[in-house]
Amino acid sequence: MKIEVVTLFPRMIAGALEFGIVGRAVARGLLTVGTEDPRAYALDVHRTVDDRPYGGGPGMVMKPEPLLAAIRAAHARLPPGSPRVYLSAQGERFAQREARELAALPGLLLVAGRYEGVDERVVELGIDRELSVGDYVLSGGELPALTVIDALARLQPGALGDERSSLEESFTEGLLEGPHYTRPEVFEGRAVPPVLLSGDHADIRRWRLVQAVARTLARRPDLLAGAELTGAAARVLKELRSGGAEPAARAAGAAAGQDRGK
Ligand code: 4FN
Repeated sequence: MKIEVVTLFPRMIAGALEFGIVGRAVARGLLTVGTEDPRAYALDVHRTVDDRPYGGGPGMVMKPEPLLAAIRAAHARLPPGSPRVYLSAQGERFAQREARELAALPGLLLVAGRYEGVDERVVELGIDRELSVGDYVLSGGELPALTVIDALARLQPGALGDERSSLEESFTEGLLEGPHYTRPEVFEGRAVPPVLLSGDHADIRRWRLVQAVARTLARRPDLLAGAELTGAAARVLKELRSGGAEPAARAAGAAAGQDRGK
């Protein structure tokens, strides 16, 4: 897959792509990421990329000519039909569904805004789709662009090496994760749940599934509404919802963080 990012801070993108799973995907050639800086298309002596908003008010707006020129130059390096996405607080929410959809494409253009945003005519003329990573005020679209790139990189075939994504392909797909533990067996007086030391792998699977479903129910019930649960997960959910069962209640309590105190 080929991704181009239009940004006033290309080194923010390049720097973040050196590390971890994304870095490895790039090194293996599973993903290539290029950047285009609108400042290269600012032709005045001051290389101006922003201007004052019509109608007045505070802040500046990205001016249209250099931005649209950068979008067109970057888009020309991508496979025909690659969508041009503006990362924007006004966009539809980027979630794992959108990640899967975009990861399957051969090319993608991402536009990161700065200042108060971009001249609306650039959105009309040069953007196919607006996506938002969440509801908070940011100073630029670069971190959202990197969020999208990270999510897509791990979905490229071969990106995870052997370790098949435990989140994407297992019976806990679409659920939050339960708790993880590693050595030592007792840490500051807190023991690892005994079932994990039991060696009974069917028991361990069941316990992990209950933890994942209970935690999702307690913390993010909205995820269960859209989830396509496996049969086992659906049964656990039904039990937890019908409530009362002591193991289920304890699992849900722990999942809700009710046992975090001393
Ligand atoms: N943000 C809101 C409402 C209005 C504006 C903002 C905001 C960066 C260029 C856009 C923000 C959030 C998620 C891009 C926020 C995202 C951005 C994103 C983003 C500078 C103009 C700006 C949501 C709080 C009601 C600044 C909220 N996903 N404007 O942050 O680019 O992709």
